Amino acid sequence: MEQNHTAYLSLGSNMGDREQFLKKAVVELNRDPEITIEEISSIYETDPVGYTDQPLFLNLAIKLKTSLPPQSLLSKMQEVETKLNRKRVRKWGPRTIDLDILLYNSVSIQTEVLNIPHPRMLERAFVLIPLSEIAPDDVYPGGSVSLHQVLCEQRDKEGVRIWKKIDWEDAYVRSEN
Ligand code: PH2
Ligand code: MG
Ligand code: MG
Repeated sequence: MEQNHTAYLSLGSNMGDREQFLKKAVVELNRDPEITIEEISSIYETDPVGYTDQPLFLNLAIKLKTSLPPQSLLSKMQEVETKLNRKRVRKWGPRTIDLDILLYNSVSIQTEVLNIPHPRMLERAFVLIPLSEIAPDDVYPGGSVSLHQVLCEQRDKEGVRIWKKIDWEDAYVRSEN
């Protein structure tokens, strides 16, 4: 099937070998014949937001093409989370891996299981900074300003530090396919 949908995802890890969990999640997603990873941001180290008494996160954003509808993409993401040992202990608590859909085409969906655009993405520097690196000119659904513009206007950019820029193509995605 044609992969004619575009989605942006946020990935986060703050348990164990964080970088390894991020890499494995990217590889697992890309291994699905209905998903092709197109862009990957740098990795950022970020202060925990919400529940703050937990280890620092590594966060990144990816852009992918897919033939999967949003609900099936989400199921695939949950499958990857489970495979990478994600345990749902406490809301917003430490996790080996967290995969969230930020944007899917320019759709707006609010159901019990699915919220797109991600409801808190515009307030979270750990989401916006990686995202605007790979989607600077994309526009938030319903809005008229680019994500880059949203980021410029956001006051709180603290607690997000560039950690590593990786050559994903060579190092992981290709070699494991
Ligand atoms: N995820 C959360 C809660 N808090 N903080 C940072 N820095 N990074 C995250 O990915 C994150 C968080 C819930 O998913
Ligand atoms: Mg999350
Ligand atoms: Mg999540």
